[in-house]
Amino acid sequence: MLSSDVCFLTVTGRKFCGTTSPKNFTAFNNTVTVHFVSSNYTIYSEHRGFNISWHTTDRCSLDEYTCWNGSCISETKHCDLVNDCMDNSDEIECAHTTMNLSECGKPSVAPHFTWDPRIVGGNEAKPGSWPWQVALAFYPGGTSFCGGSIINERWVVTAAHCVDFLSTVYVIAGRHEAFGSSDEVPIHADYIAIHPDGSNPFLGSDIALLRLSTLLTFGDTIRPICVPTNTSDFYVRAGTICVSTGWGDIEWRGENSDSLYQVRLPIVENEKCNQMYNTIGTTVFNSNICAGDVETGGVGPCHGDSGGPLTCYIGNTWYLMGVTSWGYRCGTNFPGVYVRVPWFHDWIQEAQVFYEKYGEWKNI
Ligand SMILES: [Ca+2]
Repeated sequence: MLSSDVCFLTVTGRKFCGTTSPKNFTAFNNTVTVHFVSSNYTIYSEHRGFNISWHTTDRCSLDEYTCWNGSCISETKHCDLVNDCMDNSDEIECAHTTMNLSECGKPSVAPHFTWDPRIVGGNEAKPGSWPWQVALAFYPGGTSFCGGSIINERWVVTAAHCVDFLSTVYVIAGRHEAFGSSDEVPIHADYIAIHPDGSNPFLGSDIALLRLSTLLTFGDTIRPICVPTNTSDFYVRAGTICVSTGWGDIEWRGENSDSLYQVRLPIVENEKCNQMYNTIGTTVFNSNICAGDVETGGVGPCHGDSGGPLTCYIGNTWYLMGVTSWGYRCGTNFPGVYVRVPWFHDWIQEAQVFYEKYGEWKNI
């Protein structure tokens, strides 16, 4: 998932990885244990040894909740279903119980972020906290080559470039470990609907639907995400923190992660994103949405995360705002480029209706 170097530093049991300064963190008492692991390169090279410096800042008082942006709110406002932090963080890490298991965007397990609230970063997801995330594999139990998102009992959204030219694919729901979870549910996809303009991922319509040959049964680890409509209700402004998830590489040309990873990423304005990518000869379209840390980089989707979700928390519900499409290497300060799902809301609905009516997708 994340592009970062090997883990160098563990502080009070939390791993801090990468080539940039470790993220800030909140200690739960007044003791911090730092465990530093160096490679031979560090020991024997001219860069021998290491320097460490830090400073502490006051945290919110004990009866307050610390928002991701560092501001403090009363603990009584934490998980009260009202967004009190500017970044909605007081409600994001709350479990949402719902009697209706097919209600979209409501995981029964609250997501949990171990990095400091104020800085984007990534970590292993809490099992079951992203229950719409599926793996795509060539056979049941196979390793994931792309991600996808459950939108209802029958259909999964993914990237066109993940499934273009494929004749068979399995959707694996309820998976957490990259190499398979005991309670996962593999289902063969009996139909692949590629967006009519989806054959070239760099043209902004890199989206596809997979039809499941048997209906999913929703439960604690398998649930749908909401598909936003293309209206102002689902406009996310630049700087909004959304979450990207996947089993992809944890560094560029590195290894896949061994479990589902999550990373918080701010939305980047399309204009800025396009300007950056124009410098390397690529274009970002209005049908794309970008997210990433343009200041320091080091976070974002990587190979194997394609097709997976960029989810945004709006009104106490998670929405599928993006489908992971492409980027420049991984974890550079170039944002990740996603397909802007609201833009394709109508196509997603029509493709399902047409399949059920005519047995296959027809251009309309
Ligand atoms: Ca609240």
